[in-house]
Amino acid sequence: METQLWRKILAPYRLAVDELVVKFTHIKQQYQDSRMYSPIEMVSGRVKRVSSILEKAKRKGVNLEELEEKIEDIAGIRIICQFVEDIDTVVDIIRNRADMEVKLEKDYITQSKPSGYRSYHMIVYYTVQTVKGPKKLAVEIQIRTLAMNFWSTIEHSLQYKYKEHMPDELRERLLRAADAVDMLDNEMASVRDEIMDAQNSNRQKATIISDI
Ligand code: 0O2
Repeated sequence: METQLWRKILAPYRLAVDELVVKFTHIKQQYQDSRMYSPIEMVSGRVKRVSSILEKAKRKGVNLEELEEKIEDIAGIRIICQFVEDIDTVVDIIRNRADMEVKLEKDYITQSKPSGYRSYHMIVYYTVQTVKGPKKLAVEIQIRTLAMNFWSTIEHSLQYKYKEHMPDELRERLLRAADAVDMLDNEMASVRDEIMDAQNSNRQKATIISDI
């Protein structure tokens, strides 16, 4: 397929990613403006690269004509939270939004992947307005803690480096690291209230200073 055609196909996905990054970033902003703890720490988004789309389509036996229907993560949003508990809050926010319709949820937190990967995935339908009218798209939203994100970023790079040939020893080390991430998240959850108090009082101090 020509570059021009891909650009046309991917344009609405880019719009969806841009809009959703703005919307989730504003949710964080609204919490902060109300002097409330935000369950959202960071938001990012990406449109899958054409080579990754084609690779995934091949792996799943998807024809080019059914790409948009069958590959549900062409548009991807990642929401990073500080604590595991925050993930539930973000999931509820998404479930209750009028502009997103949840199609599917995958809980890789209670049931991690064999690799050790942990994250909460939601596939939502989101409608963008194009010059040809409204277009309803599937978007994958990955919600995870900072610690889970650290692990999956490193593991993703190693997967990319080794493809299917990751050495067993490295795979085992990554599994041990995943356990350590789980322990860290649990440990942090137990001190969450104290960390939040500290953050709130820092924010209040910062506000008092900026008000002067
Ligand atoms: P990229 O480069 O991030 O776009 P399935 O049908 O369930 O086998 P599917 O449809 O790919 O697989 O969905 P899944 O596994 O629920 O979620 C896919 C995305 O989750 C991946 O996208 C990764 O971003 C992330 N992911 C899933 N498993 C792992 C893992 O073991 N390690 C890491 N680091 N990330 C993972 P892509 O398309 O694989 O890659």
